[in-house]
Amino acid sequence: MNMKKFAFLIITLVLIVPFSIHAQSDKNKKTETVEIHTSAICGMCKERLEKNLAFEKGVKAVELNEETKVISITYKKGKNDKENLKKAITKIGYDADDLPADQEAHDKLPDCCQQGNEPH
Ligand SMILES: [Cu+2]
Repeated sequence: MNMKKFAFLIITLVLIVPFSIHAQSDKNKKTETVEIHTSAICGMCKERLEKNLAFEKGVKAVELNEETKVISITYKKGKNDKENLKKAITKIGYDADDLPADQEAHDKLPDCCQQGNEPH
């Protein structure tokens, strides 16, 4: 291999490597994570919210922090959005940020999970 070819090879590598790393980070950007404050009370609420939201369009991961009551939802970009997920939470019977819970859904929750009850 002569020097010219060797130099060409190095230049090619230098150009390709950052490009492939960039392509990979692009892949990771195809999901979006939002955090929504909910009115969840206990572990049952956590389970209920996580199970139901897992069936929402494009949702990849759901995790409710029991201490802060903040739910983080990861979904495929373009398949869902924060407003829609907030609505889904209200339909399960919980407040989502500024949106109040759907009254009917809320009233169907077990007593211990309804708002105004102390954490247990
Ligand atoms: Cu509960």
